[in-house]
Amino acid sequence: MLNRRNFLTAAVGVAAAGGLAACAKEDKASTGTSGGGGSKTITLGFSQVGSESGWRSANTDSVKSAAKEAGYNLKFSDAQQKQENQISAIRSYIAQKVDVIAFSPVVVTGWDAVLKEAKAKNIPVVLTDRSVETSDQSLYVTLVGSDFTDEGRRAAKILEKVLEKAGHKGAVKIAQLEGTTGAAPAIERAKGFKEVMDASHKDDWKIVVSQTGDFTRAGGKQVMAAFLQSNPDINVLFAHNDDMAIGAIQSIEAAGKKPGKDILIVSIDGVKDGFVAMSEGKINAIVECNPLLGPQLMDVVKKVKNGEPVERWIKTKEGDFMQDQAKAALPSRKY
Ligand code: GYE
Repeated sequence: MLNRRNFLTAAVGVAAAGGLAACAKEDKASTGTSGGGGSKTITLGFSQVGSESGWRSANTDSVKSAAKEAGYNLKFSDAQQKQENQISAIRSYIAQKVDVIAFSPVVVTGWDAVLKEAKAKNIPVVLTDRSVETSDQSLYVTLVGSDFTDEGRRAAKILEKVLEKAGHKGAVKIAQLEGTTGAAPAIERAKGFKEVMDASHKDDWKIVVSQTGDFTRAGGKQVMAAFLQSNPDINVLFAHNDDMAIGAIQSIEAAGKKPGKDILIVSIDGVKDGFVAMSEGKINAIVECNPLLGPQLMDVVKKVKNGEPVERWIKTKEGDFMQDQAKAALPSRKY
């Protein structure tokens, strides 16, 4: 698995390499329409994962409005959570000779070939939201996104508080609704959560069932219904996103149980509907993952296009919320 900390240390060198790639492209472009310098409108090719969740809709809106604001020519495509669609979108951006390609990779592996094609044409690639696993670090310039492993750790830490608040005694039987199989947030959130569990709760916590719900409400609903059948004694749900938690709540209620009471729920994202469920007492705590990456992304794209150095990983800042903060926080939630 990709170790983001490790690649941070390589930041300066690789960012410089990315910068060089951007410069080479700039040189080429300057013989054409721009006459040199950064005056030409930036064309950005963006391949989005899909429209699987509230987080994703907010992210898409943020990218589109920030591109408009920055005056870029944005070419946008939605891959409907399929890697092959993302690969063809990236290939078409290469063929169209866009200035910069940005994408949020649905899964971590399988990108080297297409990224090499972009590199061969001197088109710099910026990752946004999710990371990739590659042996050749020069294939992308930077990642703009969250620390998912830390989100997983934070979810476990906040579960400690939730259990304490609920006065929970005895075994903690956890059901885990995983994100899309092979996606960075699914892998890393599970890893961070397990890390805290293994370090501090080896004897009292156990993940009794864990399966993907593909980050969707329908997936969360369906998988939770099956969990409740096979393991009716589950007392905690850790969902890798709010949408799956919201789907799961429907199945918990259909099974005659009270979400937030009989089954304590911790999820990740912090979308409006998650806050609504939390203010109704159905979700106990949410770890925020900020989708409003557009403005930061546009900033980075400009720097990359102009050959300026950028950090290898531009991290998003985020917070945690307990149920008693939900009502107060709800009106100010922007997504
Ligand atoms: O948590 C989930 C979305 O990659 C951080 O993808 C993103 C995740 C987010 O579908 O809701």
